[in-house]
Amino acid sequence: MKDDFKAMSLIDYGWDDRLAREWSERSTTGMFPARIIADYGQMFRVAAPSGELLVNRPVAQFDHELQVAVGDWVALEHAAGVASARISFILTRKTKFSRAAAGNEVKEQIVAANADMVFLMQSLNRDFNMRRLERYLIAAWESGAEPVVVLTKTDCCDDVPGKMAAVCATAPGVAVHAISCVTGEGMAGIRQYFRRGVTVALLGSSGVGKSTLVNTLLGKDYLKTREIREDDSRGRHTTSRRELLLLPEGGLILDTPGMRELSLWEADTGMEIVFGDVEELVWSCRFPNCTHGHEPGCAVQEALRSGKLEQKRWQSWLKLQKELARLEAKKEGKLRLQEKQWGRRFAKLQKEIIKVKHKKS
Ligand SMILES: Nc1nc2c(ncn2[C@@H]2O[C@H](COP(=O)(O)OP(=O)(O)OP(=O)(O)O)[C@@H](O)[C@H]2O)c(=O)[nH]1
Ligand SMILES: [Mg+2]
Ligand SMILES: [Zn+2]
Repeated sequence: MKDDFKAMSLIDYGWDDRLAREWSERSTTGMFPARIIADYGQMFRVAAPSGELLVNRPVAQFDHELQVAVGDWVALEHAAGVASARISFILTRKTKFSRAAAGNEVKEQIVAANADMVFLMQSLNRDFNMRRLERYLIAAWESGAEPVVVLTKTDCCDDVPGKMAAVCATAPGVAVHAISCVTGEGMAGIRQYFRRGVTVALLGSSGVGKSTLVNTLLGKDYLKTREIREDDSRGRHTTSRRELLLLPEGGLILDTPGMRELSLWEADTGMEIVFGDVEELVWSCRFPNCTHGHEPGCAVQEALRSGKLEQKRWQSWLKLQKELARLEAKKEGKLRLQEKQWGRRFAKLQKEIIKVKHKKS
């Protein structure tokens, strides 16, 4: 690790040997490392060796947008004649939690970068939904971060054990916690995850209590949370930006705005982990082109009949498959369009070159 960054608090922000190695290979004189800690749209707030700074969001270059996200480690440099530092490059991400951006454009939106763990949060009173949890689990496994399920508002639920059991069945092998920020129930189990340099990102629908959990861990009302008297079933969004905060006892917590829906962006690994049993069935039907309808020797139908596979889970897999196929088609379409555009540009360039050559000869 370079000596200059040893003494300062970047280590509290998660700076480690892996980053230090990459830094010594890629950085040039005058550059300094920083972690993105808040996204204000046109600007980012970063934690740098000298303290916190504001930097501009990089402008799109050619067809590639340098997509910077909260949690990223970046190299900053001071350009001549410009007051604020400029992002030069992004250090390789350890993990990346993404979703397909809302709207018509086929675009990845990075929700959290370099999180070690992601808390998949649902509230026990209104937001409890195992199909949604499957989606979050897929995206979480895909991200490379470790998922932990956090069920909030135990004080508003009279069947916590029943709901915990449903989660454990949907997310085998994943740690599950039930908490209340009102009574403090389960908070000790949550605190154990926060150690120096460890980043935890909070993900979930609006109103589940993400910002309330941050405030509880901070020990002060720093983030805005919804007023108690406002009905939290209405899907009002209180948090509007992603923000990474250092906790007083060590560790970092990334608050995010509630997601209306989580559209998957990539899902190969995630699907395999969450739906491995279903995928195995699909591959073991007698006919390789089985549609899992009425064919003889269909392993899926057999599992549904015997109760080995839950109907709801099967429907959920089918729905996700359709969604992923649509997404792949859209991605391919976008790629072809980009290739066409590049092709046109290349042809234009070639024409110019020929013209210049003709002039010269
Ligand atoms: N009863 C009860 N209410 C809670 C608990 N945790 C949070 N709340 C309430 O739930 C409401 C929503 O909490 P927020 O922390 O604003 O939710 P959020 O997930 O940050 O929502 P967005 O920022 O919109 O994504 C607030 O009124 C909180 O006071 C809890 O453990 N028990
Ligand atoms: Mg919030
Ligand atoms: Zn079949």
